[in-house]
Amino acid sequence: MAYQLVYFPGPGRADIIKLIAEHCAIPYEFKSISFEDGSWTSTQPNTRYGQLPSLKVDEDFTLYQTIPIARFLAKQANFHPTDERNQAILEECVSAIDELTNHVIRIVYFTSEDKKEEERVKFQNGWLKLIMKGLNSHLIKNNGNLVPGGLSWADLYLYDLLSYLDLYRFEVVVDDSKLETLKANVLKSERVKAYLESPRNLKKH
Ligand SMILES: N[C@@H](CCC(=O)N[C@@H](CS)C(=O)NCC(=O)O)C(=O)O
Repeated sequence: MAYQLVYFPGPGRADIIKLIAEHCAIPYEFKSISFEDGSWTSTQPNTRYGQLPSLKVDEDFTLYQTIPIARFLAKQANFHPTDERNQAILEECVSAIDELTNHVIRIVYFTSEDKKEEERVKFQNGWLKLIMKGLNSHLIKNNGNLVPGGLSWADLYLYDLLSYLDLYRFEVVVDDSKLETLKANVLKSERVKAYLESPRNLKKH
């Protein structure tokens, strides 16, 4: 049985899960739950935390929370570092990227229109700059990857965040930026490239 990934019909937290599944050629089915037609209202009480995404692995095992789902899939496909220090670096980067993702979602979806611009500028000049500087320091050390040893799912997550920032017109300013190298490294994955061009990529379609 292919894993069933459940999320809303747009770009968001499920995208890193899709990127990992696509890169690792893990079969999955995407089930979209709409807000508009009342599907979410009827589905929400049956979710563990009242939130999506979720990943149904089999009848007895459904997992919630984006990062644990991502880690589970990466481990299944041996796409998780084996070295303890590299695992720790990956977790550090994923937490930093997750923090930025939460800011973006807060500003884009949960900030009133009259406050949006102010919040965007505050974020761009504040946490976005500081946290990107930290992430970029890893990219500098590892030739455009976050973790020593080549492409990891932290790179996919950073790629995903950069696409999100681009989609919503956030400006990313980093000295000695290696973000373009990171993007090029991710796009070396033919399966990721094919996914990004496909209708499965809801940032594009
Ligand atoms: N920490 C959770 C957060 C999940 C979350 O906030 N999901 C949002 C969509 S991005 C949701 O399900 N919202 C339901 C609602 O607003 O009713 C995770 O990473 O999975």
